[in-house]
Amino acid sequence: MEEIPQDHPRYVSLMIRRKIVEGFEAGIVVPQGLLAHGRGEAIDYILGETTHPPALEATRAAAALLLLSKHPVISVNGNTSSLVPHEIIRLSKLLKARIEVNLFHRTPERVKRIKEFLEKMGAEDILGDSDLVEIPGLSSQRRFVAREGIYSADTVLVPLEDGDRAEKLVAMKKNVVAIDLNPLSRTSKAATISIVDNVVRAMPNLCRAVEELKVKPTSELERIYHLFNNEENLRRMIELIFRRLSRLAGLEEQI
Ligand code: PTJ
Repeated sequence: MEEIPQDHPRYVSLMIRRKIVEGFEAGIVVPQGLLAHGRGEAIDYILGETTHPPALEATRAAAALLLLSKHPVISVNGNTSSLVPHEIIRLSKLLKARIEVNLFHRTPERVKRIKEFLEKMGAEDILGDSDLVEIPGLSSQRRFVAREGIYSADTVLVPLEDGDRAEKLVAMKKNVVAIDLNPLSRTSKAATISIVDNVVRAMPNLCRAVEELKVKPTSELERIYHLFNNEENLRRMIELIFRRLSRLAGLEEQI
């Protein structure tokens, strides 16, 4: 691949793009994943490609919830495996949580490829290719989940989701932690906790928050989790986008 000059003003964004393209060339990311990434990039551009306070608060609440959970599971797809493989593995070790490959555009070959890719990076016992059951009422390929993974989890981390599964997981009385740059998406609205941030920033932040909160008593974790309100947090993110756009357009004094 061509060299990206380090002094390029969009160096970080271009390097992230490169990872997605490499994932695509390796058969891990689907063409639709490239489109989804572009949509994410557009929102991240508006956010100034930085993590905002509401996202950090959501990340802390998510870390508390994941630590309080008896059977947390990390659901991974093509995009997340390509963008943050090391953080997925680090988080699974910190939480003793299983990783499960769960795909919207599911083929057995892709599941195998993603599993092998993560195993090569050090992941163990990845679920998603055997002993599968179906999520009730879900017609997409994402309905196939591992019996001892997502199906029996109490909390599922779903970075970069496509919408209807989050709703069905909540209907199954599971907690859902979403990472999605779009605060208006169905996933963000349905999730128990939505981290509105780029997965490349949210996953390292989540690992750090888990490390920090791991030593805290259960009562403190419960306090952090119960103080969090997802609807209110999403409202703050939408307002933040509105204010940023108004400022950029020079309209701020008029609102
Ligand atoms: O690997 P598969 O087969 O499971 O397919 C994965 C995709 C991403 C194609 C599939 O889940 C899909 O179609 O997703 P959507 O419906 O396009 O939703 C993706 C959401 O993730 C959108 O709301 C994007 O804004 C958001 N998004 C994209 N890139 C990032 C992101 N959120 C956080 N970090 C990103 N880097």
